[in-house]
Amino acid sequence: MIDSKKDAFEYFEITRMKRRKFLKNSTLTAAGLMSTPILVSCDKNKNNSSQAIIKPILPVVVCTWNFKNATAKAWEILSQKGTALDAVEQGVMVEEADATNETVGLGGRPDRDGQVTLDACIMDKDSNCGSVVYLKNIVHPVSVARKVMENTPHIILAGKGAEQFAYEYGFKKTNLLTKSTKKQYEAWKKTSQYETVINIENHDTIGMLAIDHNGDIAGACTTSGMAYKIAGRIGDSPLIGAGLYVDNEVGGATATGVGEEVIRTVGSFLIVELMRQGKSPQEACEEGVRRIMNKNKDRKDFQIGFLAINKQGKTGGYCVHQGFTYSQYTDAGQTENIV
Ligand code: SD4
Repeated sequence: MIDSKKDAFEYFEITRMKRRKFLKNSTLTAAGLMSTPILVSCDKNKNNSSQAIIKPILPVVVCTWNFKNATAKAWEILSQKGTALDAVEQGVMVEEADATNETVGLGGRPDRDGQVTLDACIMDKDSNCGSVVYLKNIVHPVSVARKVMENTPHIILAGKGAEQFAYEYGFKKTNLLTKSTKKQYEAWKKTSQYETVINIENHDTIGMLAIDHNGDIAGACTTSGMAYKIAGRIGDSPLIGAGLYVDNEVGGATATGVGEEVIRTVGSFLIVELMRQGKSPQEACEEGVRRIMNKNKDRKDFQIGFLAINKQGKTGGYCVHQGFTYSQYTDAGQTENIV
């Protein structure tokens, strides 16, 4: 058991050394990693400093959590020489349309008033970006965000305005609350207790980053946010710099977990800036988590997972607690990476 922040980091350093050996040339399964809640690291990409001159192995796509179908879709586009922007949009759309994924798009869990409200953003190689927040009745908020990016002089549209904008572009009105999420909501109302449950799927945003054949990077992030949130609450996911950031000179980063903590550190922007200063994606994600933990000295009851990619196509991920995974697709195939 870890009693203090200092102990946690000491433990973390020891764990990291051990895990580096263990992880070498291996793909882990979740089964062995679910016990101790402590900072852990997937070190597969260590020693891949963005300063090193490495021939890029492109293209690459990664996304938060093991959303295999999403990275497979993105890969389909990338492998046919499609753009990173198309890949990330169409990749995350797979999860938005999947009613069994209760944290994104259709079938996302509602707020405490029973309304499903979605947040999403997208960012391209030229630092263009678009975002929608508190969007109801639309299955693909990421595509609305892309329309905001490409067809308006603005970056963020919210609520009714965003919904109206979507209809003007031909998006259909859809009831996003499914039988399953309605039933869960009715059950939740009996106690109406809101608590964040580490990795127990009360929040599983998809953030996706891709680098295409041309070496261009794009990212997208989409979520229904925290289940049973206060109506009107917006998380980090649609906020450029917090839930997602891309700088085509350096790399991209995205986040999942308790959005309030990511916003406080402008997490994804921080990680890209750390990579600009020479850190590898893995090191940058680790430092991002450290910054968050430094602001939460007495709290360990929340999860954050960061994911990053650099210009060489190297990736890294890091989290507060064990259990964060990410899916990756490259020429070598698809992998699940357990952080
Ligand atoms: C939010 N960051 O709304 C999102 C939730 C999330 O995995 O990431 N879930 O705060």
